[in-house]
Amino acid sequence: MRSIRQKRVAAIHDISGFGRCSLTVALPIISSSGVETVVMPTAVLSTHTGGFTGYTYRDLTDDMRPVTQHWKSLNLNFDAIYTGFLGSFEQQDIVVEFFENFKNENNLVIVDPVMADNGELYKIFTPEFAVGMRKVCKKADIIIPNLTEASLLVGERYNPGPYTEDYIEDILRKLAALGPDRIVLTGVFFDDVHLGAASYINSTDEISYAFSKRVPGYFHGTGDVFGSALISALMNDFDLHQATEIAVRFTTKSIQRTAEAETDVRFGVNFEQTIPDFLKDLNLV
Ligand code: PXL
Repeated sequence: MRSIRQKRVAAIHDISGFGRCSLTVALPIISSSGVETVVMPTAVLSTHTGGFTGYTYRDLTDDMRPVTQHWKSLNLNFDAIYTGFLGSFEQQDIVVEFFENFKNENNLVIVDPVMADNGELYKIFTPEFAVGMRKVCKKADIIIPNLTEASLLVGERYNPGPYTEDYIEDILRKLAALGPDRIVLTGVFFDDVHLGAASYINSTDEISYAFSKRVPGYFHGTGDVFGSALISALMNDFDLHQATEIAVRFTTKSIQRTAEAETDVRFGVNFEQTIPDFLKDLNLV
């Protein structure tokens, strides 16, 4: 029997109105898995910043401390805190304060250090931002970087792959040395046919891999689809390695559907129509 008490996650990301990513992905996915999803928007944009020009950007930094204090005054508890896109150094400090306010021995702080992909920082970020992200990751129980973000976090030159197990395991151990016990590293591949993620638990030194067939091309917002699916699975009592497999399957199926439809890759992936399969994978239906 699943417990009667419903789990609750706080998701701290931007809202990009168009171009599925961040909160427009996290909220529907995590909610669909039966988990209450509380949101703190870090900014409101007309679109995400990847490949669009002329987007609006309303920064919400000044609201983040008052929101934290209000939730504190309500004695809210979270089973997980999930952070993604942060727009500034100050927002990095504010989420660390948020963790200090809401972290307890039973919940999980999960940080996606959103800042780069394909060997490049997103245009709006500087290398110093990457250094600041280390202190956010230090406070996390689980971090979910892609390989570009991982190389920035450990201060190594980006390696475009294919990778070897030795290389991946060395990076995982270096990431754990920053503080978090558990790492889920995305964008891992040892050959041209498969693509997936590695999950690592430092305290038990366990490493596991989850792969599926690579769909050629670059698809926007997939890191957020992956992270949201991972958290949904963890909140539904799957272990880290199982949750990684579920998240790889969900992300790949969503990408496949998008590739088949030949949708503009900036629009994000069709995760919506993958939700029924996802709920079966989670044993919820
Ligand atoms: O999916 C990552 C992401 C989230 N939010 C915004 C972004 C990006 C990536 O470019 O621009 C605003």
